[in-house]
Amino acid sequence: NITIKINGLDVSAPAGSTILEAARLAHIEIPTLCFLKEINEIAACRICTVEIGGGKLAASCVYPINAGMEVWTNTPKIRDYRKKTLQLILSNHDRSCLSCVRSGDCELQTLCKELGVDAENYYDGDKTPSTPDESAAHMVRDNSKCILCRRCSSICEKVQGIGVIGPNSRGFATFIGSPFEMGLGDTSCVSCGQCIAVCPTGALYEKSSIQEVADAIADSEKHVIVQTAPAVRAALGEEFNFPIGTNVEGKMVSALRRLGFDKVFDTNFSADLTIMEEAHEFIERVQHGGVLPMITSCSPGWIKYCEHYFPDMTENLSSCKSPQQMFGAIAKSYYAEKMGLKPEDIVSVSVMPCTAKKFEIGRDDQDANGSPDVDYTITTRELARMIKQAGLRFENLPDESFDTPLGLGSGAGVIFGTTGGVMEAALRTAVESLTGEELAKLEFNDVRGMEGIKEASYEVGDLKVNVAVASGLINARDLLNRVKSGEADYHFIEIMGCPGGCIGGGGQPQQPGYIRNTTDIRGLRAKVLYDSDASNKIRKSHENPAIKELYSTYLGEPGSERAHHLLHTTYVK
Ligand code: HC1
Repeated sequence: NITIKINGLDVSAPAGSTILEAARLAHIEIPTLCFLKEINEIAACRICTVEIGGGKLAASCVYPINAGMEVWTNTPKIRDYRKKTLQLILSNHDRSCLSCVRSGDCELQTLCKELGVDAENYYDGDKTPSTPDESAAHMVRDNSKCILCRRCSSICEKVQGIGVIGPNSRGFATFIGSPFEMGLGDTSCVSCGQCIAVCPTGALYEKSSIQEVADAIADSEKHVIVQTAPAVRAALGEEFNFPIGTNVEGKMVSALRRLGFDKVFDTNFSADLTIMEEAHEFIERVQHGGVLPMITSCSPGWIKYCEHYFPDMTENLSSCKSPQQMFGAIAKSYYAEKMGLKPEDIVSVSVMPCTAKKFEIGRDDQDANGSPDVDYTITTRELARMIKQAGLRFENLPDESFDTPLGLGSGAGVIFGTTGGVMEAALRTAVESLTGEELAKLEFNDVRGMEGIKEASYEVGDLKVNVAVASGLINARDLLNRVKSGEADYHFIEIMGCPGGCIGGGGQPQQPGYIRNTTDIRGLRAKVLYDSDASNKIRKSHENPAIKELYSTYLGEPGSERAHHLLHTTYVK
């Protein structure tokens, strides 16, 4: 360790630490704006500037400590420097904060408030010209709110391995954009929304469907149903100041009912349905020489990535639609029949932790009943906005339960929302189906946890099944390259586009850099889902009574003709 002085206190920190890290060890927090640990360590914004010996200034996020160093983090000179930096950023920023989608949780706004910087223009002059880019199905990029922190381009390149946005031009003309100034929708962006999740301001946001959903609810001719993804319940509470890792399923159901949805259902139900179809498909492939490894297909960002970047592996993808889409197809067929409704009378809405779902609902072959399986999808953040707009006091709502029959999900269904969960759920069903014996232990711990790539082998009857799990697309790329080179040999692979799986989805509540850098957000959210699984009386998809009834009265067997028509899809190369 090295000892330095920070604000007159002796602080000991490992050699190689930055000033920011050393200060944090002593509970001295230095404000940051662009800094994201291991993702964006480039000192672009200069907000974390501190004074070091001799009145020199240094960006604490990148400046390493050395023995005997003296640091001051909060002198009048430093505060003045930070204020001026903020004023300069604001001089080239659209300051229409009142109506900004991020008002209230904008990291720039928070710093201005903390440092007493108002919206007055101190450095009046030109603004870098910009026009919002609305070309993508899932999001808007508004450079008039961009502060050039590069968090978005860093996560796109370093975590997702894609790199479809980055700085264009030079000097004052610098702006974040795509190569050749193409619209984002014309690039090979996979719609994961990780850039939105890390944007500190309102420069990046999802294309909202709040108005369309509200209009459908107001239309008395329509039967409006909603499904909520597994991971939404694990994060929605953060929008209402619940601690990260709080399960708000009951309040979420209650809020959706009060927003006026006719029925409130659970994507966990169709996650179970996915397992029935996917486990069947896997067994078929194993027993009849089908293409292996089979790769899961529920994450639409991953599907788009595979189609763009590994087109020769689309045959490895399971033909199963995602649970979101399976839900929609069943809602407009089986459920419609049960309710005496026509498919076109139903408006099918989903709440997802994901922005790529906005792209997925418009894909070809996702309209099994002559109208889209899912009409509108909103993110966890959009649902929070709807709840706030309606004036509901979320924290005071009672806990309520999902409607039946499409609201019943197993513990296997709920863990879909975290990396490894789809694999574990599939194994619970596939192993029992292949061996004909009940599993003594349902937890497959080797595929749990937040590592980017996980591997395991299981003896299933006479068969040794090799599996792998990857989340975050750079990990997917590495894994697939190993498969292609013959270095790795798996039967079954789960891939989720976002790091940590859906709990870390691009549509989840945004946490400021400070929290992202110091808290295991994904681990806490994942624990919600594992706890929910552990406390569920039904923990295997094939034991879900609503799924059993669906097969016995409507679909027949997994893989039946009707199941294929409703629940399976194809891919483009
Ligand atoms: Fe997901 Fe899925 S788990 S893709 O991460 O398979 O979005 O939560 O709903 O469809 O079930 C997302 C989550 C979600 C689907 C399921």
